[in-house]
Amino acid sequence: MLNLAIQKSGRLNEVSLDFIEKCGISLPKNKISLRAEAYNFPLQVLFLRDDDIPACVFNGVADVGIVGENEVAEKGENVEIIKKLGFSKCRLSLAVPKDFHYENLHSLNGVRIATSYPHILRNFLEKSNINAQIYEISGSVEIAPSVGLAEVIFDIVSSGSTLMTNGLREIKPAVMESEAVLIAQRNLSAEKRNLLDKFCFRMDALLTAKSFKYIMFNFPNNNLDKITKIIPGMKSPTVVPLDLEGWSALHSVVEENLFWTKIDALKEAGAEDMVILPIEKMIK
Ligand code: PRT
Ligand code: ZN
Repeated sequence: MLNLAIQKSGRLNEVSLDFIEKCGISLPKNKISLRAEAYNFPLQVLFLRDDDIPACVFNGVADVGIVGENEVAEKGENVEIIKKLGFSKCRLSLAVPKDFHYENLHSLNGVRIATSYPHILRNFLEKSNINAQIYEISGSVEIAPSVGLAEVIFDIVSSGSTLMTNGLREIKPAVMESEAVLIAQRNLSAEKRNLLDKFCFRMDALLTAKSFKYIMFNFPNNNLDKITKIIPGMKSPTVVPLDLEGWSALHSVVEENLFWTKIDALKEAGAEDMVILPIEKMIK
């Protein structure tokens, strides 16, 4: 049995549960329980505070965990980052009040910086040769300047609207980019490694599928060569004749980013009636 720690409640809870479910693993829907055993995969989910997940994975209470990279970096536990999961993206940034005279990082010498991430901040300040005082608080960091606790803050930013509402300006570039990651204990038994590999195989099918799209469109037969050069497909595209003489439909799987760079060329080559669909799982 593989023990997986996820956040009990908060921003990572639902997205982690959703991710597990999309891997084809069903859990009981009981919200009160602190652990849940999957029906159709040897997996037990433990519900913890996100701050506790890196240590619990390090000391073996859980074998693996889903947590923000920011939390892994802050706690500094010696765990293995298995893969980035593509959700809960955010950044850790310094921010100053709008009227703060900021020229460069050296403007931060001598100020007080409020944060819930003192370890990451300390490393950054040392590396940048800045001598500032770190004021650790566990929440509501963005109000610290207005209540006189600190001049500057260091916190998680996503859309930036919290900073804006509190009259703060983000200092770019961010100190750290973060997203949810799967972490693992370094000394898993062979049996647990094997289960982890199976779990990762499902995750990869999901993560790969996210960046690809299934596309279909109609085109005149005499442009087939042109079109297949533009859209190569996984092996080669599927071409099906239409009832309308001289026309065919092409089905293929393409990387979404690539698709947008090719759309004009496809139209020029006579592509019409395009349909673009999301893919749920993809195994290459
Ligand atoms: O109770 P527990 O300790 O488990 O949870 P928590 O309160 O410590 O964490 P939680 O649930 O708030 O966040 C969990 C994880 O979600 C974080 O560690 C990040 O990895 C990730 N994440 C992604 C975020 C955000 N986006 C985010 N926007 N965590 C927090 N925020 C907050 C931020 O602190 C700030 O107050 O949202 C505000 C900024 O958002 P914008 O959109 O206004 O910029
Ligand atoms: Zn937390």
